[in-house]
Amino acid sequence: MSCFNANTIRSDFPVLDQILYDGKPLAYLDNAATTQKPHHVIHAVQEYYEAYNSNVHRALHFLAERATVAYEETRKKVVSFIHANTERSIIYTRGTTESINLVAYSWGRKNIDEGDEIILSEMEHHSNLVPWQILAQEKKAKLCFIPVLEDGTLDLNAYTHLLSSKTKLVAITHMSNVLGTINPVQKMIDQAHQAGALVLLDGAQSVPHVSIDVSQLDVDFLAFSGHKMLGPTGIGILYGKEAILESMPPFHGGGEMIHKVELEQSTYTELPHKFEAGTPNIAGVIGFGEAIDYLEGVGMGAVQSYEQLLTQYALSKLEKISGLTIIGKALERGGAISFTCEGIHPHDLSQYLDREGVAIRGGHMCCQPLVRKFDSTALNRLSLYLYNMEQDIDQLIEALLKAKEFFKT
Ligand code: 7TS
Repeated sequence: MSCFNANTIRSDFPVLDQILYDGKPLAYLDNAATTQKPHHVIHAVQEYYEAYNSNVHRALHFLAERATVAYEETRKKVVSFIHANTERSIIYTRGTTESINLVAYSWGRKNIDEGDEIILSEMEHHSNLVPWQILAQEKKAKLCFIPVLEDGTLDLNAYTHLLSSKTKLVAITHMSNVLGTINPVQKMIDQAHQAGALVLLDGAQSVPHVSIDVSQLDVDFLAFSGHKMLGPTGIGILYGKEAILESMPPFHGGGEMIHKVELEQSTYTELPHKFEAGTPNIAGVIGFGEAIDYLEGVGMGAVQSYEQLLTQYALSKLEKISGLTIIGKALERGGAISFTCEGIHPHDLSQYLDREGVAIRGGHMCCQPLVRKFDSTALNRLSLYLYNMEQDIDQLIEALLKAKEFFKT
């Protein structure tokens, strides 16, 4: 079924080539949590430490020059990957969580006042929920929530009614890490703009899996994480429209983000460095650049089509298992599939599957309100990426059937 050579791709990921308990191969199906890294990324990080480890933007020696060029090269790759206009729009952060916090603290503190409204949805990850709760409590602003319908899609009628002149920001996930739902963000952004609100997209689960064009979307902010798209941990991106970032006060103060410092006050440097205080995750940024090259090499269109086929394959197999309920039935969806298995606690099931070589997630997946909405405290979730193959899903299905026998009372 492959529209590209998944076998070749898989062989680029050393961690996948291992045998676990009782000779079972590893079926890694926890990609929404973090993805594995290809040789290319691992080698780029190693090469930085072995050949040109140095701080960036500070010294004029050979190592520092090389490190700075490589570090800034990744920024150019990000511009092209998400179809931004300028490197000034690309801020390096630690990940999606920090990107959202940056907007909440910097833009939010300046622009949100008492009585203002921020629209979120019921399917948000805690990292696109808690920062807004903190801000709303501080500013006496109101959080409004787009309900999630039974099929795992957003209630877009309700969204239309929530939007008003009080709405200052809409902060929503592009793709749910629990339900797999891909939200119709283009329409939602257009509607928000008509109401005079800005839009922040949580792209943690979408940017790794589908082509993103921030210019076409006309989105104001986009947050995503390198580690969910083959890159190292501790590196993420905040994209922001240049004029908006320009108008925002700094988030962290310190070295690298200043222009002139006096004892009592300072002036700040240009974008994007205004938001990048302190020594950054240089190795992470360089590794992330390689991850982008890798994905571009495969082609995001091919990644998306392949994952679509794999997702349909997984859904069709899971649907046949009695007592298993898939949570989220959106037609527009990605490869994060949550389910419950009658009579087996998700933690017990994850542990059992682990002994069968299958790595999936069991828990609330940092979406407690959403999981509660579906009358649970925990779910199981498999999540796919470009190196997964039908054999991983077959291994999962076989292990699930064994688990059902094992836990039968
Ligand atoms: N937003 C979404 C939609 C996510 O899925 C995650 C991480 C984050 C934000 C936070 O990303 P971070 O890189 O800053 O941690 N999601 C998951 C998950 O589903 N299982 O583990 C982490």
